[in-house]
Amino acid sequence: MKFDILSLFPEYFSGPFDESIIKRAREAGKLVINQVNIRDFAEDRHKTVDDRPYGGGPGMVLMPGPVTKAIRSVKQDGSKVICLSPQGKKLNAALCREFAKCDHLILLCGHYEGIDERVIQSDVDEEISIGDYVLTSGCAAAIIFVDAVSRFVPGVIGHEDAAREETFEYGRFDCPHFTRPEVFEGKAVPSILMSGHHQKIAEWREQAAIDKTSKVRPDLLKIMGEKNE
Ligand code: 4FD
Repeated sequence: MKFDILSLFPEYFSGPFDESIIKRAREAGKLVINQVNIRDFAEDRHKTVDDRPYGGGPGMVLMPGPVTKAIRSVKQDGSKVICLSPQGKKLNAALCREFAKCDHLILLCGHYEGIDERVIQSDVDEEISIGDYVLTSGCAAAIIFVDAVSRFVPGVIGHEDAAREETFEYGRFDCPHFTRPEVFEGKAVPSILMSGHHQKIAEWREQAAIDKTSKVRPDLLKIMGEKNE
């Protein structure tokens, strides 16, 4: 699977994609992540990419010319263009699973007050938000998008983790986890986890997951209420 990331700060992404699971997936050829600098497509000698908004107001808007040229420089048949934006559809596991089926995603990272709306109308397939808050740029959102989608690309993570994600999509949190030591700062690991009773452990984990979800995110349980009684 290939990602082309279009931004004004290609250097922003060195680090997150050069560690751990994403690094391994890139080395194994499961993921290709390419950076495109929108400024390379500026149309004047000052390399201007933004301007003041028509109608007035604060901040700057990314101009349609350079952004459109940057998108079209990497777009092919079958590419999907996604703009990371607070005005997008909110990302979740089901959407991540769908996006992971694409061979080529182009991620547009806006800055300032946003991007000229005509680019969204003509060259963007979907606007996606990682949550209801505003960031200084779409770059941090793109890192999260690539990470969350990549987990669903076959071979990027092990089978075990993939199965755990099903649990989240099922409508509740993962269960709490414990490792050595058996007692830490006076707190013991729940004894059922030391019992070796696989059936009882599975039941305890399910109940603990439901308890935590209903305390923190009751809205998740409502999606599949009857299965979580
Ligand atoms: N919640 C998100 C994405 C981008 C962003 C921007 C229009 C602002 C939050 C387009 C306005 C991009 C998010 C940059 N903030 N800021 O996913």
